[in-house]
Amino acid sequence: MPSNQQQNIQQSEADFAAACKILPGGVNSPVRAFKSVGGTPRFLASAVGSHVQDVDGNDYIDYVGSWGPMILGHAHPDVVKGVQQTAELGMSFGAPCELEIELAELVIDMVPSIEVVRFVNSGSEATMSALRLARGFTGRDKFIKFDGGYHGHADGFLVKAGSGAATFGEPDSAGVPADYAKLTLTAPFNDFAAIKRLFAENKNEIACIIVEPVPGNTGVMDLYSSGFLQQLRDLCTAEGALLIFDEVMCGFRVGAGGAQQRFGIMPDLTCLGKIIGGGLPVGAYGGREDIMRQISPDGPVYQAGTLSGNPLAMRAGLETLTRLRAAGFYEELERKTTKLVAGLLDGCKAAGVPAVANQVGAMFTVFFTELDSVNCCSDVSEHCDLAFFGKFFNAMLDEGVYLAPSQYEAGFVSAAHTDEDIDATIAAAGRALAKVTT
Ligand code: KE4
Repeated sequence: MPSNQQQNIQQSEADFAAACKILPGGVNSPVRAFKSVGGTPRFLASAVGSHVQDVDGNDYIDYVGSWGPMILGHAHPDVVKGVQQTAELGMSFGAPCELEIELAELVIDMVPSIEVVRFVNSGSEATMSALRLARGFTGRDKFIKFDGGYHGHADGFLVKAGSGAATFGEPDSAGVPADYAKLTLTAPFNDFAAIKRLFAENKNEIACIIVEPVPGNTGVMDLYSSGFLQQLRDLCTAEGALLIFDEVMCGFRVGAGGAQQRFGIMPDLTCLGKIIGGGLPVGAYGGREDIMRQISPDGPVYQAGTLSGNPLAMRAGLETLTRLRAAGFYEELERKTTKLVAGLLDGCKAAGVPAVANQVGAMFTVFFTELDSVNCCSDVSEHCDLAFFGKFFNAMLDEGVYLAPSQYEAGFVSAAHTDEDIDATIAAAGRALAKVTT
């Protein structure tokens, strides 16, 4: 483990300067630019198991895992071998292949509510397609999402709550037409009264509620313990609206059958991504057969994709998902995550730093806050010390630990993380906290 000296990151700095000239923000996805934490993004050169290495040769214990997909660890030999073998037979056909059937059968077998599934190329494609399908199936245009819920970058999802707890959405990005954003209704997590009000104010106009059953984009949140998820299920049924579980992040992460199996709550549609592709671009949406049969060419709801179901990505997904079904896989993942979170909180207590954590399975977030618990987006935006998080994040980088570069993100433990990794991370946090509190 490197000492807590400032690292040599000269090549990352040079790469970032070069990248900024030709890529917006120097990155191909905004959060990678470290804007909310400051400092220079590390340009990575390699990743194996639970570690990543940057272009200056610095090594890090990795808790980003490519934002979730690398649940087996980076460069798992069986996944790499499967991809290599498949590539030699052709990367993409633009025609049906048997690997699509194999992965579809596996997904349907693992995710309890899915009867029919369609593969796409990202989580964003999955959610935008599921929303179009819900609108086509119900004949209704409006839908509900939650403040701080992130469902990818399709226009309708880039909306924040207007004034008041539950109201018409306002664009959260330039380029999203106000008239379109108005179809997006928003409410705080865990605020069932706000949801009921929206249905009362928009009678028979709401196509669906889309929700991350384990939110990971405001940091990890718990929507299950309070009964909130079940309330959403019951209300959608009563109102003739669809319940869409966006399990792009928590699917295959909090259990082999995702949050719906862990909690025993069945949505009408499920969106998947990240882990389903094992690191290659795969998304999927699926659910009740009567709904999915509305998708072209069976039905009138159009959706398409050049690279959807390509053999390379299908093989990476198959090699990954099949290994999640090993006996004790999730119990071990959760044990290590619980040990890590407890150690980080102990470190904060010892350093006199107020903090709480939310954890579901092998996804977690430590919040630097005086609050006793964090239950909605405003708890984070109004009551967490985001500046302190930035200092802690960069101090952990210097200690050789790579956390997600935002308080609004989740951390992920993989099967490749060892107890030695966990112990080293806890020790690094102790040094980092001492550094940033003096
Ligand atoms: P992608 O289009 O990035 O594959 O998936 C979008 C998406 C949909 N739904 C949920 C619940 C998600 O978490 C995501 C993407 N997650 C972010 C991390 N919070 C991806 C990282 C990034 O944007 O670079």
